[in-house]
Amino acid sequence: SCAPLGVAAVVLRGFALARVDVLWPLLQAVVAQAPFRHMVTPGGLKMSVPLTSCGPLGWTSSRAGYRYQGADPASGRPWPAMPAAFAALARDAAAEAGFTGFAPDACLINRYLPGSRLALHQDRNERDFSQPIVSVSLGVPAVFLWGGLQRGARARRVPLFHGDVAVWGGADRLRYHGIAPLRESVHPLTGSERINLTFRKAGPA
Ligand code: MD3
Ligand code: FE
Repeated sequence: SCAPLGVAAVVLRGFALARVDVLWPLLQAVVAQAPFRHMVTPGGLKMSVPLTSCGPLGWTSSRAGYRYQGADPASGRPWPAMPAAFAALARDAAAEAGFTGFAPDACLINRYLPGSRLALHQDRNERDFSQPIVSVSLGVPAVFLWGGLQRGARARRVPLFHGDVAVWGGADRLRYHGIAPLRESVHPLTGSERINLTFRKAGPA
């Protein structure tokens, strides 16, 4: 099914399910090369969600600001390559939502444990807001907070389950969004964790 959230945002329920057996070992290989780590915000707070990246560009945060960069600051080496099956899933989901030709150059990987949360924010470190963001949820369910174009707007609560893929673009690309504190539960693939992959076109065309 395909639940519209806004004029250009949809949740494709279970879109990734048939591909999880392929994605999961590829993900393990990525995180073996570039382990999850807690980053620090420009304001000096430790983020509660550890993250890593694969692809030509990776998202980073430090006292110096938020940015995409070609090297993993923990190792000084390029981020792991984006597996072809990752890019194909993102491209296929984007096309299903009406964004043909999506070619992500960054895949940000977030790991949530019970109690982890992501405060309302906008994703605006990418160069080209005409390109959508595609997100893939794995493991225990989370409540996605779907806000407005201004921080103070009331947020809708949208559950995201294992295998769901969401596509956010167009007029909805700069909406505030976040994840409510993760509830304690168990999933056969991930245990108590939720993993989220977000695919972006971060750099210049
Ligand atoms: C809506 N991650 O990494 S993915 C993030 O589940 C992030 O880990 C959340 O927000 C997570 O920045 C939510 C869904 C998402 C990603 C980007 C968006 C929703 C978005 C950009 C615009 C609007
Ligand atoms: Fe975000």
